Amino acid sequence: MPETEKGKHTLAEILSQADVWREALRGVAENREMINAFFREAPDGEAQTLFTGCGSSYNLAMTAATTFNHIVEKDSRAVPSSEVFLFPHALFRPDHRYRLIPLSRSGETSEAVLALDYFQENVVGDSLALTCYENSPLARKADHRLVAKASWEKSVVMTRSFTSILLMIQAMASLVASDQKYQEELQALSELGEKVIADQQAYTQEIADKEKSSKFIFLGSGPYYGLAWESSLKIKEMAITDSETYHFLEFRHGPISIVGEGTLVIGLVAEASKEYEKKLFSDVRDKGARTLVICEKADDQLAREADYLVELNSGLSDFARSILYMPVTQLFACYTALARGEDPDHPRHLSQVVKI
Ligand code: F1P
Repeated sequence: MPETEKGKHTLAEILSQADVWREALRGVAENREMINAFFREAPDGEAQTLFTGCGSSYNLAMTAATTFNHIVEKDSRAVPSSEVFLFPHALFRPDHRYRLIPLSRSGETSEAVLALDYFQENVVGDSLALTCYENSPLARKADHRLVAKASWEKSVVMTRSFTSILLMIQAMASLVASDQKYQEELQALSELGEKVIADQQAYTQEIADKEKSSKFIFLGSGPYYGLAWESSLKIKEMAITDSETYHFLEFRHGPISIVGEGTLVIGLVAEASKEYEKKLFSDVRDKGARTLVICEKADDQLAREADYLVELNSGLSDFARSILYMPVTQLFACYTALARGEDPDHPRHLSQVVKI
């Protein structure tokens, strides 16, 4: 394959994501009555919300649950789809009501479909599937569905489908909480996303060229923890190399032992936690690591701790800004793959849909 053809589809999908976010927001607005009814409490009490998925879609579920808990103040959690049918008694109480929200780009992944089947047969509550394909088994079987049609992908790895489905979840949260300010923040994301991509494309390529042989460690707190996992997975899938993921402050509790020269620590910094997070960058640099800091805006101390610095300058809150970090880490993974001679469009041992 000619070098120029490698990663063609993946790159095109990363670069086009801010545009398809607009359709994702429209999809939520058009379904507002269904969404409000789905989250309305039954007279017999509060239902717990379970976000579920596999791979990238499970990473999405982690950020979705944290976002929902913060914005809507509802009792949500994230579980890998396999846990729903393999260990249901650890999740569901017989006297309780639940909402299941399966997330799946394809809507065909076996465990996601099995989780929905188990839920519909054994648990009291309704389901709402979020996917990119309206005729998929998940979309057809669930009680309700939201479809990010424009975010379909040719690539094996998820990029724009991930951010579009996350944006739909953020928009659902803003609707359910009647949070006008959050809704306005989400409306600004497409334009801001286009700017982040234009500003950071060349820089992420430059960092990838320099750091292609490094060991990668991704850190995130709160809603950024699921995103750190997703960023780390992009490196594994596209660049076929090891990467690790931790909560920022967990990293000192053992994992810091593996840091040394040749380590790149990539931190997805939140405003709410940055006072603690910036001290960690200082600790890992003392041990020889280099740092890529992705944040809203760096103060002097944070800027000093960054070997590479991406400032998003969005003006948005932590819970609205989150999807803007993803084009940066996706581009970095894609260019790392290309720098290592891999083809991001054809990851080793992987297919678009996993069926068991
Ligand atoms: C989930 C998933 C992807 C992964 C690969 C296999 O797919 O695990 O995260 O990159 O392509 O499938 P889906 O359930 O979201 O379609």
